[in-house]
Amino acid sequence: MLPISLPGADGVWHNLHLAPGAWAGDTAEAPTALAVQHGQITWMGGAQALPAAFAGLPRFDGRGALTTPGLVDCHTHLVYGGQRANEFAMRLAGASYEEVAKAGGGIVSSVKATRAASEDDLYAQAAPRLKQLLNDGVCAIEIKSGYGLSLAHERKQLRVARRLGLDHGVTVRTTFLGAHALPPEYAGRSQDYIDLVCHEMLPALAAEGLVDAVDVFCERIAFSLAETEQVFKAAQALGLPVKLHAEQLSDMGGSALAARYGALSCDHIEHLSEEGIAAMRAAGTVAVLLPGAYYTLRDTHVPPIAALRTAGVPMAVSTDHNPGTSPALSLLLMANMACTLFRLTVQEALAGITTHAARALGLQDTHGALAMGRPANFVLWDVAEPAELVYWLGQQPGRTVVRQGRVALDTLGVVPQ
Ligand code: DI6
Ligand code: FE
Repeated sequence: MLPISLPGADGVWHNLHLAPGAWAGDTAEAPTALAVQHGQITWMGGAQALPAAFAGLPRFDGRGALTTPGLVDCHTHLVYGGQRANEFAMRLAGASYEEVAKAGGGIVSSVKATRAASEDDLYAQAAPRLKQLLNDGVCAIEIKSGYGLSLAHERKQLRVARRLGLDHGVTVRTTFLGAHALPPEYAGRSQDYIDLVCHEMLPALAAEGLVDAVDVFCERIAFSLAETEQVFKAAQALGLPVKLHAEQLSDMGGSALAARYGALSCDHIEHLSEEGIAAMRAAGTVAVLLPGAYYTLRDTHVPPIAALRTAGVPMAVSTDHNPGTSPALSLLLMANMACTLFRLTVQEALAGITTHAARALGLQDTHGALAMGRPANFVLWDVAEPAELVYWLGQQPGRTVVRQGRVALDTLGVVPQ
């Protein structure tokens, strides 16, 4: 699926019903039309006010379709070898996530399969997953490493992530998660592995242009607060932004540490404390909610949504797609689950998969909301109202997806064949 083979979206898109919060800027009245030229939004407004300069462009009639910015999936582990349905069955039989991990399953079993796969194998396994997310309306996605856990294998994962973005015409932000788990060959030598991450892997991969951000799994079963800080220092020295898998299974104080390093986001945060919230608020760090992992692990500790809301910490929602704890491939389903399981409002859930998700990737100036001068990423939906977008479970409403200025999917039939 080469983007160049898709029809261009250049023209005037009119008769649109922009969802609340879908556009950036202070116009109180929702624009109903926008112009796309050379893949960029070059004008937005009421169709009556279309400047003469755009009058000659092709016209696409949205027929009143609800229109949102392209969706942003801001936390995924999309590139890995194999799958772990066996562990799903083990957990059903009563084993906890920690017990599965201690029994040699968990992240390390995906590490084995990832190391055994060639770059092309990994690409072939990840591409259908990416397509599934793209069909859901995703126009920007974060992809983490973390199943290679050595320089060569982490490089392989990150290279696949970059290739996926180029081949599918989608914005991919890569995150280096070398500190995801202790590789078996470093058993009992955690500090040696962190040294490798900080002094060899990260600098080499950053120099190759493969790293947009740096993440750590800060948890009892993964890396300590002190180890996390070493990785953050190494990232900071290279001028790379940080994020954190924080307070998923316990309150480690990771969020406050991440906030001190100006983290883009703290993710999971089921056990986030008041102090963590205050630190994130002060640093402008986004709270990324991952209801897919919460659901799969049959967690019962809900993230402190009301306190985050009161503090004004922006909340994003993501799939956390990974083979162990969240084999989820629909961002709209995650928005539904964020509402049902975490009690987000519809408006919060939609902001969570657009505006705030873009901020969690440092993409707030280009993605997550429609505005002049931004790349054309938007979706027209065959739904009657915004709530319908997050209401269905597993239904795919009709949609027309414009991604990077190309018509990537058009089940509404807006673009004449
Ligand atoms: N937290 C998670 O939920 C995933 N990674 C992480 O740091 C789990 C990844 C896996 O089980 O493969
Ligand atoms: Fe994750």
